[in-house]
Amino acid sequence: MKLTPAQFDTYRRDGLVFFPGLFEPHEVAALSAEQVRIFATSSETHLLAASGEFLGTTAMDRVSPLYARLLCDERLLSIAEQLLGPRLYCHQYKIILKQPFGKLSLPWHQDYGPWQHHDGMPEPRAVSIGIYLDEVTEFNGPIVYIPGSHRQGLIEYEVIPVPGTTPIPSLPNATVTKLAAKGGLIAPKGPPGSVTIFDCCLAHASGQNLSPDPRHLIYLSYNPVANAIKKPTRPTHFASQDFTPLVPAPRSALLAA
Ligand SMILES: O=C(O)CCC(=O)C(=O)O
Repeated sequence: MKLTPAQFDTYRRDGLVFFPGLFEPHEVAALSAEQVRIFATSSETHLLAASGEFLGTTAMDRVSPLYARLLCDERLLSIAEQLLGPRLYCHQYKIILKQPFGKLSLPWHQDYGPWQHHDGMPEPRAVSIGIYLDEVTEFNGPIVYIPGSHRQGLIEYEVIPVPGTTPIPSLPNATVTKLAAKGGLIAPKGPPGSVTIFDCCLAHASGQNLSPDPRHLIYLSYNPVANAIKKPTRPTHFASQDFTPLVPAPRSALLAA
């Protein structure tokens, strides 16, 4: 799968492209069932708040052949290759759980902030991808983006603690105010299986899930092998040190095994 010329222009201009319902219901059902299985095991790769709230898990490709295959799915990897060129590996792979009425919220940040700050990624050349396993609505903590903010490159940040994960280099309110005055705010919404592909310098945040419905999200990033991280300070489940390039596989391979 490739971006059309119009989608390519949108990505360059806004920093993101949204695909409502890109993954089919039976694929989402398989990924959701596997997610439940992964969370039922105890692992140091899970993300837990001090309150006991389950916030997510990381490096699912190590424990799940299905999630390993998802990283190679041509709907994701071929588009990333179109944007970044060939020879990509996955820098970070996680599932973020927003439970009904859960407390998790993520401050304004650019994904490249932590990757440069904690992992020593040389250049902001990666893409981030979110795959919603549930319908994403205005009520259940959607990710909110500032279109066009990626064109600023890495913006000055302040590092703030976030429960259950490593501290996040975050954008001060004054910075967000200026960026939003220029680009506005958008929060793509859609059915389960919807996908957002976005630039690693695009400013984004998300609030708490106020609704009775979950909002579970698979979140992954592709980075060129030539831009592999140089100064890792975090465990490898937060920042992979396996720089083997991934090979795109047809979508039919996802559930074939
Ligand atoms: O799940 C979310 O709402 C946002 C996740 C995010 O921005 C991140 O993990 O960097």
